[in-house]
Amino acid sequence: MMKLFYSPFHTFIHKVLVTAHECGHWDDIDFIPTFPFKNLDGEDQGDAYSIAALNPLDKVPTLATETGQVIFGSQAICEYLDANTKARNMYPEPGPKRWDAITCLALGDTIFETTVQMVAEQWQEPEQWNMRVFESLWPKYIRSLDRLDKQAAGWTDFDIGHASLLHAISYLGFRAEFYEAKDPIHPDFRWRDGRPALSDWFDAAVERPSVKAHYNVDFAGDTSAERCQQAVRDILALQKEQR
Ligand SMILES: N[C@@H](CCC(=O)N[C@@H](CS)C(=O)NCC(=O)O)C(=O)O
Repeated sequence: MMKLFYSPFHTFIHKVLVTAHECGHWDDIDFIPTFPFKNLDGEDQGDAYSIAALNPLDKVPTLATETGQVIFGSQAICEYLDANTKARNMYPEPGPKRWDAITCLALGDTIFETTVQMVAEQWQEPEQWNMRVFESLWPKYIRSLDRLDKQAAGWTDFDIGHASLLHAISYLGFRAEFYEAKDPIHPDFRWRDGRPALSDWFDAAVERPSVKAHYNVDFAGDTSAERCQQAVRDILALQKEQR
């Protein structure tokens, strides 16, 4: 089985999980809950969930294939799953549709990663927040969402770009609704406001089995650090065998 180290927070949509499901790999993956930011929480977690022995960046998602090859970076993982698809493809053939899809992928991924940056900024006391982070990011989000709203009514396919958008938009919503620390520029931000086409598209897309399989479904398995570290050891042992 493949092993996927990932954050088991299903309060937002994960592009890699959507891709795994759409490409027919759902039952081929052992999902290993990993809490990368707990590595920063020295006192009680230490490096309990560190996967640095596999990925020098110590980041999720990280995939190990059946042969122990380690692939990290969500884009690399999605390409791997797609190249080995047992069902459909998420990446269109080279041509305008593909360029649109991977551009949309870049857009969604940037929105997601910078939103994580804003969340991390707000782990500090408000006096320490770097306002330039918020000031520089918000215009990018507003422009992007407004543009996507104009495009959304024309989306009939579902490709890797759309999976990335679901990831980004659901996380934007989650951040706004879940976190106690309100955004200093848009404290009551709702991405749906004034964007009916994008909102309708999102509501239809979350009905896909690949989304329903995890979105807002609690992870039911073992989330212990021991499980994570056992998985790391298993992969390292497999790699040794393969040499
Ligand atoms: N470009 C990477 C970003 C992954 C990423 O930033 N993961 C975060 C969690 S959302 C992480 O593991 N952070 C831990 C750290 O930076 O130490 C990807 O797309 O996979």
